[in-house]
Amino acid sequence: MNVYEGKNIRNVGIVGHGGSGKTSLVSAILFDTGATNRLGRVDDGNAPTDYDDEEIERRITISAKLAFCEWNKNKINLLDTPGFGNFIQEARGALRVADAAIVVVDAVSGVMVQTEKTWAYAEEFQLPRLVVVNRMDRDTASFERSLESIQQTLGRMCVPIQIPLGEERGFKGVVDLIQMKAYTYQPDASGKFSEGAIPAEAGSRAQEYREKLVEAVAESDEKLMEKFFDSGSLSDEDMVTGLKKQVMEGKIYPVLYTSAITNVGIQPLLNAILNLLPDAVAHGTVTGKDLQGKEVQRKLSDAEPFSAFVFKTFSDPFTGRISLFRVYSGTVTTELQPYNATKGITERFGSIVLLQGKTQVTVPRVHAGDIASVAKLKETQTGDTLCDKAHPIVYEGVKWIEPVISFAIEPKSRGDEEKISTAIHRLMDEDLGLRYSREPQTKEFLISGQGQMHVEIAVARLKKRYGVEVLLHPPKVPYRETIKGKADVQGKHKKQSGGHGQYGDCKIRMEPLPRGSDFEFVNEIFGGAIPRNYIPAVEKGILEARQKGVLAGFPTVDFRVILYDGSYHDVDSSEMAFKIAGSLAFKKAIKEAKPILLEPIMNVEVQGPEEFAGDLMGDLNSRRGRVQGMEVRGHTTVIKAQVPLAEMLSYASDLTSKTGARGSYTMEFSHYDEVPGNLSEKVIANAKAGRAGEEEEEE
Ligand SMILES: Nc1nc2c(ncn2[C@@H]2O[C@H](COP(=O)(O)OP(=O)(O)OP(=O)(O)O)[C@@H](O)[C@H]2O)c(=O)[nH]1
Ligand SMILES: [Mg+2]
Repeated sequence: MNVYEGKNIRNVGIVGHGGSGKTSLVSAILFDTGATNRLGRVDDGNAPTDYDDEEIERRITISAKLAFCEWNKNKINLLDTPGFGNFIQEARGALRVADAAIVVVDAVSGVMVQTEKTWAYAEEFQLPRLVVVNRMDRDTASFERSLESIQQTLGRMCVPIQIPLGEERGFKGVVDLIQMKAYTYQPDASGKFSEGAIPAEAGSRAQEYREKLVEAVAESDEKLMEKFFDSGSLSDEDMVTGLKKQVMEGKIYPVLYTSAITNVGIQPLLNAILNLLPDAVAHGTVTGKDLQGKEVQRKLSDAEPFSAFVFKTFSDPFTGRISLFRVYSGTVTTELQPYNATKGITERFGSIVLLQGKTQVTVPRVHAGDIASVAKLKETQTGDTLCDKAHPIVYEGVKWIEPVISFAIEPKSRGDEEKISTAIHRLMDEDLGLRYSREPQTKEFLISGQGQMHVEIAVARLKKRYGVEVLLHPPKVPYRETIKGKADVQGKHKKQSGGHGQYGDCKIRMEPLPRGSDFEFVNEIFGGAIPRNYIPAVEKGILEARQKGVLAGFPTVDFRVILYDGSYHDVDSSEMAFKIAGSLAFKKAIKEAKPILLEPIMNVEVQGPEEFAGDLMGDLNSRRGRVQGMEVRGHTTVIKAQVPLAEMLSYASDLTSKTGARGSYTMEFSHYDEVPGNLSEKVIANAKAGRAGEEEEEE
């Protein structure tokens, strides 16, 4: 394996909607460049970048993968990313370290929800882009319709630099509009092609789109514009340099055409990557912070002190932890003892490894700009910066992703709770969207993720990788109780049994407080009706009693208790007796003060293709949701609503089936609100039934 310098490396992130053929494209690229000796197929479970058990089983990419190829004395690092909504953040993570994006669009369905999302990520990192229209060989694939969809949603500066030769089953090659040459492929998926003159049937369309391309290049550059007006065209040289400059500046996004399955159009795509996209050091510098938090710049150069960003971690019970990093400055060798500037610890490097999917290729060193991996770093996690200890720098980390769905998780065999926790924490190492927590109120353990499939995959991995079997249930809704009215009661605890008696007596008033105020205790005892040392006992009795509300056993919140009178007994009074008196007073007062149930209301944001807007609104309404706004972004409708959590437990799977997996949503807690009367009875009955069951079990 050759070692490449940054100026001969391209780092491209391959992104786009699920099923557009990203993994298949990578597979074809690897085959056509001789990196692999067979054309791996997703459907056969042997695509180099879909190697994980769950990926093979489900035929989708779940986490970002690295592969690379050598082409015309350069190295191209390919980051294959998922397009399925649950895992789309992986695409963002990959683009974070890429220098350019290849946005793959399905020739049949055009731009879709996740295409736009990944386009926005590329925008966020200001990456130059190529748009690749793949699956040109499929029935109803269309050059014109896909281009219209692309230009409408992604912008008019998406300009074809090729036209396809044939469509659907007849797709056999492309016409390069810069050289005005045809690439015609053999129909055997070998990737072999011949270069030649443009066939007559494609001539006029090639001319038409060549002119559009020339205009687009001239339009975004004043000098070229002048030349264009003078001569009515541009020289080939001006075309190439002008196009390259404008691609780099994000003014033009070239559109190309491929079929990954019939292996057509790959080499012209590779040429475009080399000729039009920036090399790994073209950006010149990168900005980070020093240990004092001051901004510092590093040159993207071998001559600078070492620095690298860890953008991905894989962990597996056999090989342990593998950290993928992008080198920004310096040269990496095994002698290096990198300093983790994020965590303030020194790590040790074993062999430096390039990843070809799961295949590892050991290299003696890597240069600034390259992407590589190392095994068994002790404490380094995704988002950390590794650098030369004498020249510390920290690059901006990565965000944890807020989960949108939770399930209660319990081990199949009792006593496996420890094992679950350890195993889930391992999974979280490589998966920033997964969470594990204990709901303090319902006491359930929760596993939370980006969608139902995400959580199911985590569960499958728990079993396969760590041998822990679990059950998933929808989580319990953390209801609360409160009061609407006021009360004034006495709580008296008096017992005369044998020797020592018990005596505690308190009078309290109870009143509601605004939502979110929880609990307040006011002592208004003057003149020693209750001795001072017993007053905290009364409060303690109430605090304990409020944990199990009188309606359905949920915690009682948002009320004030005023202790204003009571009595005591010189011998029989004790802290315990006053605690019991407090708790009796609480229970009595609540019943008098019109208790009600509260439920959590969530802020929900749903996205889906615009044709589903009506359905999605109707569905939210039927879930007692209050729609607060609707907005159209491209072909995507975004609806904001407040919906009770109780109605959202099955939303993830309902949304998937309603929209054919094209919808997605996020959800976060907003506030507590009263449960409507008719439902309240149901909740109370269920809670009581549930508790009766529990008690029976315990007996
Ligand atoms: N006919 C045809 N089928 C294709 C082409 N590219 C991919 N496919 C098929 O489309 C399906 C999805 O392909 P993938 O390569 O897994 O797509 P992806 O974009 O990686 O999907 P995710 O990883 O889930 O985002 C598979 O069944 C492929 O065989 C193509 O050019 N032509
Ligand atoms: Mg894939």
